[in-house]
Formats: sequence, C-alpha cells, structure tokens
Amino acid sequence: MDQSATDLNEDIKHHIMTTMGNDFYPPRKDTYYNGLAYSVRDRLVTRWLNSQRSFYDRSAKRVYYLSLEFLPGRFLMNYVTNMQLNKACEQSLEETGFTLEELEEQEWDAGLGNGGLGRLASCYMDSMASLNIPGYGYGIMYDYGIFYQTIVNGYQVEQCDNWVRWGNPWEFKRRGFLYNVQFYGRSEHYKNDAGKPCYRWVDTLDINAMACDILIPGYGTQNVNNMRLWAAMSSQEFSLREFNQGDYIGAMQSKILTENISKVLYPSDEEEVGKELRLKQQYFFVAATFQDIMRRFKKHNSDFKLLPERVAVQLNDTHPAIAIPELMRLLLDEEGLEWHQAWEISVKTFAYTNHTVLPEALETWPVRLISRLLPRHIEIIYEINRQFLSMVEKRYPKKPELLRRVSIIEDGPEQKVRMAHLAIVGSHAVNGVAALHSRIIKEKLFHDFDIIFPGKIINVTNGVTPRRWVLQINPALSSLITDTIGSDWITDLDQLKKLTPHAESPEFREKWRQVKLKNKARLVKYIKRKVGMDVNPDTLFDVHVKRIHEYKRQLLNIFHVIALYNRIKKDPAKEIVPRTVIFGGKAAPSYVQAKLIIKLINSVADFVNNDPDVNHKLEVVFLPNYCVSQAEKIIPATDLSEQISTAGLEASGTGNMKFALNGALTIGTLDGANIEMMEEVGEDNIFIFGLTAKEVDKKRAQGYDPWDYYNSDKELRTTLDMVRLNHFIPGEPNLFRPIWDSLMAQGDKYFVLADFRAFIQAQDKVRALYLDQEQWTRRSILNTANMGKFSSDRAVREYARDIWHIETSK
Ligand code: 26R
Repeated sequence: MDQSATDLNEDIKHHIMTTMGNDFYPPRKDTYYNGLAYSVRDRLVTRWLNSQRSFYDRSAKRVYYLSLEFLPGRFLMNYVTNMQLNKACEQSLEETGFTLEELEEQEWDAGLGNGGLGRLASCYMDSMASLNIPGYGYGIMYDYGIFYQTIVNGYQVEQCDNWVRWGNPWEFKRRGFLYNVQFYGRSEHYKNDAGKPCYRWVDTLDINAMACDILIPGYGTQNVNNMRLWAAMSSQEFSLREFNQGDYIGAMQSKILTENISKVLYPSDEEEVGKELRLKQQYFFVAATFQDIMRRFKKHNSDFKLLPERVAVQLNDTHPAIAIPELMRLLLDEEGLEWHQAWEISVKTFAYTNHTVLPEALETWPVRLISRLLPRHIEIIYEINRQFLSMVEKRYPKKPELLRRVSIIEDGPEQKVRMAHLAIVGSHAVNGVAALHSRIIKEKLFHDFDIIFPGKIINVTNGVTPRRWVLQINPALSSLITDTIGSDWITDLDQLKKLTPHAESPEFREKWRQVKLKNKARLVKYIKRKVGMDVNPDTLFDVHVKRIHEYKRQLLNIFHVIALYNRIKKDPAKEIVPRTVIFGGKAAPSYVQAKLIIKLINSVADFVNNDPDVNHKLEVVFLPNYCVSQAEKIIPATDLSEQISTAGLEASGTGNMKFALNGALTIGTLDGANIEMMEEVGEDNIFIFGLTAKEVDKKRAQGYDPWDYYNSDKELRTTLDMVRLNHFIPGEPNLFRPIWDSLMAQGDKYFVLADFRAFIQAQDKVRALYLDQEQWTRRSILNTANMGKFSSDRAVREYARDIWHIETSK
C-alpha cells in the first residue's frame, strides 16, 4: 500500500470511530462510505481555506452564481476524481472487501434541481473552480429535493426525496452564522437628520437564514470554491414575541411555518407556479446572499462605486431576479446612495441568463402579492419601470404600443411584474444558451429590448464538465483516450480532435467497441436490478432521457416504436437490427398530459415486450427515477441519443452534449445546441431530420393541419389509431384519448405529425448504418473527437471574458 493509501485508511477508521461513534469491525458499507467521505473531505479543507484566504488577500473580483436549483448528484466520486484519489481509495479499501463502486452507491443523489438549468449550474461550478475563478454558488438547502419517481401500474407516483435523512457528510452547517430576512410589513417614509426624505421597511416578520457550505474542488488545481445554500430558521425575536402572547402551540405552529421556506424544491419546470411560497423562497435566498456579498465587499471597500469591479452576479434565469430591487434597496435605504448612482452600480453588477422561450415558463408575479410580501421592493420596481419607460418614450416618441410591450408591469385585470423584463432592464448583459436560442430571443421574444439596448443580448452556448461526464462516469473510455492522446483533454477538451486519425484504424475501432460493450453490460445489470428485465447488450441502445414534456416529444419516439412493432408483426423475419429503446424522465406532478405520456410508454412497453412474435427484436424499457446518478450509468452505454424537440423550443439541451461526448450518435432536430453539434461533427456524423425553426413558424402562420398528415400517411394513421383505440390495454379504450385530442383536435402544437415521416426515415438510416459496425464505430469516434467546444470550461471562459470581465487561469 502506498503511503497515501495507508494514511487514508487510518483516517477512515478514525472517522468511523470518532465522528460516527461506530466500530469498524465487522465492516459495514454505510459506515465505510461515511468514513471515506469525511476523510476525502478532510483533504480539501486546507486547500479551501487557502483559496478563500487568497481571494481575500488579492481582493479578487468574485463571481456569484445565483440559482434556485443545483443538481450536483453524488459528491464522493466527484471529489475522488477531481483530487485524483482513485488509486489511494482503491488500495485502502482492499482489506475491507468493498469496492469504490459499491460505496458510491451508498450516497443519496443530491437532487436540488429539476433538470437542465440546475445541472448546468453544477457543471459551471466545476469549471469555475478548475479555472481558478473565485466563484460562489448561492442557492437553497432544500430539505426535500426533486421527488423520487416510482412507476406503479405504468403510472408515475411521486415520493418525497428525504435526501439528508442519513446525514450529509459533505456540508458544513454554520449554525452560529445567521442572517435576518424580512417579509411583509410596510414601507415608511421619513426624513433623516439632514432632512433628506428616506424610506425604511418596518413592522416586518423576520426569518433567519443559516448557511450550509459545500466545497467545490477544481480539477488539476489547488483551488477549492464554495457553494453556499441557505436553510430557513425561525428568528429568535419573532418567537419571543409570539410566545409572550401565551399561545404556546400557536407560536410553535408559526415557527414551523416559517421554516417551511426551505422545505421543498418546486418540481415544475417550464410551467409557472405563481405560489406565494415560491416567491418567499426566491426573496429569502436573495436577501441572505446579498447580506453575505455586501459583508465581504465591505471588509475591503467603502466606496460602492467599486462594487461592479469586485462583484459580478449571474442570475440563473429570472428565479433570483428579485435581487435587482434588493440591491437597489440596500444601496438606497441602507447605504444612502442617490438613485442614479445606485442604478448604475446595480446594472453593472448584474447579468441574466435566459433558459427558455416557452411562454408558460416566463415568470410573472402579481403586483398585489409582491406589495404584501415585499412592500418596499414594489415601490422600487415601479420607479425602475417609470424611469425606463420615460427613457423609451423620449427615444421613441408616440409609440404607446411599444411602451405597453416592454413595460415591466403587465396591465390587465390583475397587474403583474414581468420578471424577464425586470432582469433585462436591470442587467448589463443578457444571454441565451445556444446560437439558435440567442437568435430567437433577439429576434422574437426580446426583440424590442434588442433595439432599445443594442448589444446587450449575447450568446453563450452551454457546456458540460468533462470531469464528471467523461472521466468519472466512463473510466474505460477515459483510459483509452488517455492512452492514445495523453491526458491533456481533461482540462483542454479540444485536444480530443487528436482522436480523428484513429477513427481510421480498425484496431482502435475494435478497442472503442469493447469499451461501449463493457458499458452496455454495466447498464444491463442496472436495468435488471431496477426493473427486473433481461436486456440484450448486443442490440442498438436507443435512449431518450430527460424531463417529460410535450415539446421534447417523447410521443414522437413512442410512435416510432409502435411503427416498428407493426413492421415486425407484418414480417417477423425482416427486422435485422434489434433495438432496446430506453426512456427515462420525470413529469411535473401537476402536468397531466406528461403523466399520460409516461403511462402510454409503459403500456406500449408491456405490450411489445410480451408479444412472442417480437422475439426480443424490440425491447422497450422505462427506467424509473431518472436523475444524475442514473444518467451516469446510461450515457456511457448509449448508441443512439434522442434529441428530437420541436425546432425552436429547446433552448440548448445539455444531455445531447454528454451523449455525443461519450460516443453516441445523435438523432435530432435542428434545435438548440444540436445545430452547433452538427457544425462540429459534420452532417455525415449526425442524423438530422424534420422541420427547422423557421419552417415551424411558417407552417404555423400558414395554418398547420395535422389531419393532412394523418390522411396521407398510412403508417402514421395505423400508429395513431392504435393510440386512439388503446390497442395496448384491453378494457380501457379511452385511456389515451387526451393524447389523440391534443394532436388531432387541439392542433398538434408541437408538430409531432408533421415530423413523423422524417423521423421514421432518419431511423431507417440509423438502422442501415448500425449494420455496418465499422462505419458506426468510426462515426462514434468522430463524435467524441469533435465535442471539444461543448466543455463547460469553454462556456465559463466566455462568461468570464464577455460578461464578468475577470481573468481565468489553468
Ligand atoms: C418558472 C419555473 C416554474 C421554472 C421554469 C423553468 C422552473 C424551472 C425551469 C427550467 C428551465 C428554465 C430549464 O431547465 N431550462 C433548460 O435549461 C437548460 C440549461 O440552459 C437548457 O439546456 C434546456 O434546453 C432548457 O430547457
């Protein structure tokens, strides 16, 4: 055993005894996991303290990434990977009989996010740390993350995700470190000693925010950053006041109610919730975060004009946009600045990333609600709007329509605050997350703002961290790559280009295939364990995993499955490329149509898998509870990655990048980052099909009629009729009527029928290519080789250069 392994071994035993009060004999998996976790974390603490001290000493500009969601997944292997501790861990575990992989499974997946937006935040945390940026993630320490999905009789059933039930060895709770956050009350106007009219927020109900810190180690650097998540605690004074009134149980109840703020993550994505508790969550974490930011700033500075030189705040979508009036309030009411100074500082400090164009996902808050909860903020929002509109009016006189369109306040029976407009007006940069998406927000969604503020809206195409998404989850591929081109690719993903010539080598291709096969075998075992199915690894693994949403078109994919089934039934000897079609994803609990799609997938799966004529030529799997740790097992084993959203609607996608990076071929529409992926890998190495965003718009404008497609395409008609009549479950003929209706009676909003034929043809091409394993492998290698652009290191460098104005280093 190496010295490092011996030391680790000692530490593990020490922690099992002293931290956990356990005996390490006989060895138990969960105690060993915890002992290892604490020992690994120990190795970071000094580096972390050093990093924080050095930021302080250099009075470096700091980046604050504000997000209501983070999806870090499991931490153990991320720490081990980034600190390059694999060998030491394996050696030290030898005598216990546990493997690192087994211990990894002991950890609960930290699911403090819904999907793409939260996972992106975690990838950026990894890159900021690796690029030595003083980056801080700020969010909420939810007691319950995204719900745990089970499938009962084909239906999604949600269970609570009590992720910290067994304790969380990764967090540092700062129990003595509390900030006060105000709610309700009223805004009071008064004159200060100098006779100047001022405002203060009084008679508030106060809640405390407690910091929980999680360390974020960079790769190949000593730098360790911090993610600070806030937990709500009832405040002392509040409790005292209530308790003094003599109603003990009543007082306890309100105490418990206030602590509900950080209780649970809202599980809806792309569908606004508009609930008071959600707004409370947003303000709660923003208010605590800004007290922290200001405290740190004031340690070194007294002149607030310097704030934008020391602080960059990135708003991850509009969810934290209440930060804009909050900073204004602090600068005006607490620090006594004049409006124009405060505004200039504020705009220079903030930047906003938009992640969706779906109208139902754009946040608006009723003025009435904000007025009650945050009475001072609504005044500030009105003043921001007044000044903004008067500027617009001056520059574009006599355009009441324009004023109405860009106003931060939406008029109507109930006035609402448009959070996206507030975020655009209050930021110096606004970005979309892929080239097409940024073009769409410039030309359509935020077109007026692009005219009013030319150059403010820019693009930063998303990226994913190669540390977690290759090095950690695909060790076999990583070794093959490193053996072939060296290890620089881990921090410089463009190096993967060096694989290009090897795509022409039959020996290399054979090794590449062996890696894929090994990963498929691992997934096969996992599927067996999770759903009890025996899946054949010698089939094409066709994978569609992401949140279930109509625009992501899981329906289109299941229609292909049905069509394929019909072809096999017609001529069982004909199908020569056996497939395993794997689905996974959660539906928002209130999204009825998405839940019915899950039921349809499961019904088709049951039906197809149990038809003896099919004879394992087609197998359909729905894997319950798709999450980061499950993605880690699926992605390396995938042959074909489904990225088939209606063009113009998927802002970027990031799963698409992870799959291609691990050698899957993509079947996809010209949507989101798929377009840039096609530019990188070349049209021959990706299966692109369907309407473009422009064609979708045109069709919509000209009057799209799904019936035209239904009437003219027999295979489509047969497929749809089977859904309409519910061919899959006898005795429940009307079960899937709402799906039929959404397509045929409500106009097929997402153009499923319009793209059906093109999708089938693309799938036919997939089938043909898969028969030629040499060609398939060649293209698989070329996919990996050309994914360099999609590293989150590249994305974070662009943010640093174009938005944060801050140096990076390797
Ligand atoms: C308002 C609230 C209910 C809400 C709306 C939308 C909550 C969460 C969301 C999630 C959205 C914004 C999201 O995850 N968008 C995804 O962001 C990814 C990262 O940029 C993109 O890759 C992906 O295309 C986009 O859907």
